[in-house]
Amino acid sequence: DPYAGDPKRHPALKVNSQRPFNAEPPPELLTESYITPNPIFFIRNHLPVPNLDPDTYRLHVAGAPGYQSLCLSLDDLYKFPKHEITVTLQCAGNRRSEMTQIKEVKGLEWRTGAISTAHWAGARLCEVLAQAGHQLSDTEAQVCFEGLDSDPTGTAYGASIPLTRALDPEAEVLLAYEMNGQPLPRDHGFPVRVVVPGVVGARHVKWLGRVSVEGEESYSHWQRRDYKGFCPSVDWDTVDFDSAPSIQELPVQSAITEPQAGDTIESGDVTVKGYAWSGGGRAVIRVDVSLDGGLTWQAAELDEEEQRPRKAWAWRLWQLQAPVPAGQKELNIICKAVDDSYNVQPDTVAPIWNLRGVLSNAWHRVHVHVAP
Ligand code: MTE
Ligand code: MO
Repeated sequence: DPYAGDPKRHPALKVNSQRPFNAEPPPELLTESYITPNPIFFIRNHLPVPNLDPDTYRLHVAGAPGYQSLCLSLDDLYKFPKHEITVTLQCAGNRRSEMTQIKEVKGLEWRTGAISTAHWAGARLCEVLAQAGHQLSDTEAQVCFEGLDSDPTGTAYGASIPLTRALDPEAEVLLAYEMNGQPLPRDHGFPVRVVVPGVVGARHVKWLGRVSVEGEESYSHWQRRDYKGFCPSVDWDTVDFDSAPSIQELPVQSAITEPQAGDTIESGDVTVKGYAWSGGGRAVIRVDVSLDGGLTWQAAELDEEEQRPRKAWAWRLWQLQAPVPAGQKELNIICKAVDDSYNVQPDTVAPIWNLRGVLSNAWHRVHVHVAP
């Protein structure tokens, strides 16, 4: 069993698959704190978790033409200025289970928990690349990342991001070695992972072994044959992965974490809680909540955490306390977020359905009963 060496996990996690291990925190724990505690941070593994020795670990960074390649130990990485940022990481498949209700899709049945937030620390990728002689010469160039996790044939996890983002100090791409003040847990990429603020989880390569600058995107399956969006009519016979751009920045997203579908709430006041986030550093400026299936709306109260313009990498938690409309036996609660480009979420799932069930960001709807 190649998974026999996997680490122990927190019992509160809701497991979507054991081998490879995939799990999400239950909604009520997810929004209990702005920073997700490491033990309940969602886990998305495609392969067995490698067991890496920090003393012999080396990160290989291919040099630019005329420059030497770098072979960096952890101590070498610590010598770069330590940069710290709070970043929300979301899997492209978050909320896929809602797409499955429209029509079958291929993928893990994530509910609303394939998203979490941590305070990351590490070296800036732009400084490491600069030391290897890389400059912005070719605007088409890509930075390819390779993980040290691999399948039985030796194929490693891989992904890429544009060199323009990697070299932009404002994009704050990190080679992270700390998560919430601790060394990275094994499930989250120990000892080093990439953190690409505002970008889909799939590019945040864990157990990072190699970085190179190439003329094209990574040839990894997960860059070229996955993590792309398609028209709802495209099926597995007609899909053309080459013609669709890979997902990088994610669209605006929000979900209700309390109450949960099927709950019975007391009459009187109801407290609705959730999260909201947008990709590309776009700040969440408003979350609208409806208690009556979308007939009327109220703006939720957003948490106080600072969101820097164009660098709003982390989610906002929100809540709304409101009287339960008199005489109601049930409520259809909905939330939808707006980002600072005034992007909004689509109201229903069907028009954004796609065969891989990615980018599921329709209004989140929760049906609850009201106690008599
Ligand atoms: N990196 C490696 N090496 N192997 C992986 O399977 N999964 C990716 C990404 N990085 C993956 C990886 C995907 S799809 C996601 S959503 C995030 O890691 C999940 O990060 P987490 O497990 O720390 O939440
Ligand atoms: Mo993912």
